[in-house]
Amino acid sequence: MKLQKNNMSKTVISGIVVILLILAIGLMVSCNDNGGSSESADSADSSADTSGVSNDAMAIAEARGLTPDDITAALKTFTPSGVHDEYIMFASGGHGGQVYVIGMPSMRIIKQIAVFTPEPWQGYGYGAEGTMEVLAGGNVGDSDLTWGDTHHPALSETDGDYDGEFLFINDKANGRVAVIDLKDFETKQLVKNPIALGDHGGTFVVPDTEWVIEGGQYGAPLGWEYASIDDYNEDYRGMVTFWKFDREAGRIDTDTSFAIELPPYWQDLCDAGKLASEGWIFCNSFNTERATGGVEDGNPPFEAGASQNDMDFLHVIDKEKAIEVAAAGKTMDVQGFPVIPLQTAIDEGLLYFIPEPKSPHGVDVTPDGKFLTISGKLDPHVSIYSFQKIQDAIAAGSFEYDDYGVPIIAFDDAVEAQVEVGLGPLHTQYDDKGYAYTSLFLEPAVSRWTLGGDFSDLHEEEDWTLVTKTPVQYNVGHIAVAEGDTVSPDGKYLVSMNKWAIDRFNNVGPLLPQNFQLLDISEAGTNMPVIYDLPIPDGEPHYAQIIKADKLDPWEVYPEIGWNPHTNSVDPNVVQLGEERVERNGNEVEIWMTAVRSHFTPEHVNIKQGDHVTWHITNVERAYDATHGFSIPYYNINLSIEPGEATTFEFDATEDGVFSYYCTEFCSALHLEMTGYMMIEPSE
Ligand code: K7E
Ligand code: CUA
Repeated sequence: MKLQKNNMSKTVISGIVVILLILAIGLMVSCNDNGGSSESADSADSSADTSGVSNDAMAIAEARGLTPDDITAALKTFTPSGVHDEYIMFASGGHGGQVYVIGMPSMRIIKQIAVFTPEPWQGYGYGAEGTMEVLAGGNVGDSDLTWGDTHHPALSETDGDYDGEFLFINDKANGRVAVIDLKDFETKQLVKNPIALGDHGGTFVVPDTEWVIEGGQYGAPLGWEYASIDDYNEDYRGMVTFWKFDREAGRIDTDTSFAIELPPYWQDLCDAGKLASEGWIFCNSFNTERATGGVEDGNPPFEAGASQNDMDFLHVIDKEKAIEVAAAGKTMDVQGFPVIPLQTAIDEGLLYFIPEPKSPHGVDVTPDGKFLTISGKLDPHVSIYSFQKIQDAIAAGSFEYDDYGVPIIAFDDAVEAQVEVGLGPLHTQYDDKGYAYTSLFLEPAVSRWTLGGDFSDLHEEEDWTLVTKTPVQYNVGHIAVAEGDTVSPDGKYLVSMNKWAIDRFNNVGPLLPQNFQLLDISEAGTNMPVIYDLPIPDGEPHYAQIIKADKLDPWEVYPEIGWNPHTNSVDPNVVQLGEERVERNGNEVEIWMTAVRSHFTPEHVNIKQGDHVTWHITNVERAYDATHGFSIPYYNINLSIEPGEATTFEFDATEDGVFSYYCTEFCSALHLEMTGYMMIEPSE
């Protein structure tokens, strides 16, 4: 929290300013009592001697009312022009349907990646064939979807460490999963879940990314069928889907993917086992009451009906066994998709439950894979389960059973510890110092507590105890620690992804941004201050993952002229300089065009109303950042053609007239001249 500004003595302020500035700027300034002269910014002279520099800085700090903590925060986050960030955060864009790429610690937004939502700057969904196909892959039946509710980004992993190659993210609203290639930060594939309309517990990857996990949420008949809600127990089901990722192809292989039928509890977040628990998947659930709502008919509302039980069920899934069972064909067919029936999952011993308190939300596996932290939204504790104890209980084989016959491991047999962290615990992350961090939605705060087991030696405090809390503004959902979901988290920074901003920014009307707060967690013990606030003005981001920037190795320009980002090869319709042309075959018109600073060739394109037009453009540039746009009015076409990229779009020339196409990126001094005329002659 901020120190009280007015009580801060000027001497203290200026003393700290001087020290920090000396550290930051590296100037050899001799401190003196006069360092804290109370010159205002107006009166401070800008003489170039070294004491003048510090005086100016102090004057600025005073004029802006900055406390020593503010100045420290600024020094920790300020990143000079041209200096790159140490970490890159990939944050979900919530119902904006996109992904944010944010540098840390500067918290500069570097890019948005269009995923489920068409995005004109990137030419995503505005004509370019590849992007139209990607978006179409995510359509649900006959419904062309143009948005998604992105929740959980997952970076691809090798041996449980982020490898910087791919990013996955789910769309909760429509039950879809996206694949983004981090060679060019473009979305390459959307897959629609064939058995469920929505999802939530995705995306989570296994330690070598052979599988991408997508868990369900609201129970429904599998395969998007109709069934009366009166038959909820019989006809509604939950699910978890295992998408097979083909790293070579950079795509999910839907043909070798499968799902498991689950009881109609509302499966929530999942996490994949790692190291000690590799080969297992954990998904929690709520509404094991199977409340079906209907408050208008006098039934308890969902929020009450689904919160009656003291315990819901953590789902413990033997992934290796599930893969075997699916490969052996012991599946049923739902919309052409193989699904392991619930009874088979029970008979094969690949599904177990463990009670978990109370309206669970997060399940997070520790870096060594030996423990899982469970947060119940209505329980002030986090519960830590031991993977070894779970295995012992499975081996011992003394179970109770739920209404569907799923074996239940007793809570006491699985639990290792409980830590009282505070109100509304949601999600947990880990660092390199033997600490865990749990977001507290209701307080709102980020708590730090100690792990036991092999993490004992890393911290000085007692195991499994609360160490400190940092208040956040406000109502935190997920938190993300640098490299936080890997087998070796970096710690250092934590981002608190706050749902409410209230008073943090200028009032911009009733719809407020979300607030990402950066916390410095590098110091052990009780000090983990907020050092930056970043408003997010587009959708409600849920989760983020943060990777060391040097693990990313994206292309600067596409590898060869004529590159098709969607086939990852040179496009057969590449247009080289000098090969530009327009060909007509009946009423089929095909255009081969190049783009290079500062012209398109050809500059005149003659078309007749009623023609079908196929238009190929290659950006033949090899210069870093020499992107060209291409737009045609009326026809809703806008492309972004990166250096080396070849792209194609098609349309029916339904409307006659004179249409100026032009480059939408200010690419050179003569960018405004980078234009041409498409003349569509009216048909008689
Ligand atoms: Cu807690 Cu969708 Cu991960 Cu949001 S979920 S906060
Ligand atoms: Cu190319 Cu502007």
